[in-house]
Amino acid sequence: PARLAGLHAALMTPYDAAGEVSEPCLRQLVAAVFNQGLDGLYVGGSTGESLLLTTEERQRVFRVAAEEGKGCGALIGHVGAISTREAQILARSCAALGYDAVSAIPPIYFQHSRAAIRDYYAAIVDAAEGLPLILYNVPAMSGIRFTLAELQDLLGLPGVVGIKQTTNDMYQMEQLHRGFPGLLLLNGFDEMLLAGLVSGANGGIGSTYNVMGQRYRELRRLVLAGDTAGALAVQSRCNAVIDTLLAFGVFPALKYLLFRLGIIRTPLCRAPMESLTGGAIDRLDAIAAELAGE
Ligand code: NAY
Repeated sequence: PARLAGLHAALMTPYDAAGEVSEPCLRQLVAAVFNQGLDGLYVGGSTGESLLLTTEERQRVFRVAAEEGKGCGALIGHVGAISTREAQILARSCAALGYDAVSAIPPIYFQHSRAAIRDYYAAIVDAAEGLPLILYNVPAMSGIRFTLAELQDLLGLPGVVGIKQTTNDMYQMEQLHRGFPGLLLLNGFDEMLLAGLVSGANGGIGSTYNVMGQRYRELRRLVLAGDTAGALAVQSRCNAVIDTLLAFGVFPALKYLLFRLGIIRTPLCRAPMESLTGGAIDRLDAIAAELAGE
């Protein structure tokens, strides 16, 4: 999994004015991400609004991202779904399209036993035809809070090579680092990337990498060079932007930035995800100008 370490953009899903997935904008976005020198794409995650798409749309996004991104870096497909069967269908698509790995949130909404969740992940590995699986631990959204022992159980499944750890719990990050040598350990909250990297993460996946990829590359370079103070200065510049994004809704605000940067044609999100409200525009325009100047 060495190839999977590094910084991967959690790819957004652009729509056209009618609200359909926009293939041309998706291609432009994939190109824009790799132009920033990022190591790969996390396709169809939370940031890709995947749970608001149909299975066919999710497959289409996988296909377009692969066509545009193949050879540019790692391709990780998020296949998590409410049903094991749907997750398996998506995992098979990723395998057929030549993805490097699949990843999945646990099955949400119905309250399943830990054994059922384990079976879900094993079934995805089975369908992924040899692709490695990266667990996606995101308790704030999934509502499922794994203990270290429960994560250990899932990480012991054949085919599971890593975890995308989207929590502020840096103690658990360090415990995963310490307890699982060689584990692919990816940081999930961009505003905590420095903390994650110094706690043992060997890379990260983030929504704001879509627009600040070069800053995060610089941050990681400084950490690897031992310059934590320098890395903190870069993290602070990122977080000044993230503060504004969080205030207005990360996904609609990010889409607006991509729109202002000329990468996508409409800043829409899919309902019930809210699109941007008027008051945000001035501050986001200033951020877009700042990023365009870098
Ligand atoms: C995903 O699947 O797209 C991700 O989880 C990417 C990581 C993002 N997490 C969530 C829950 O959205 O980039 C982060 C996040 O948007 C950012 O740190 C702002 O909080």
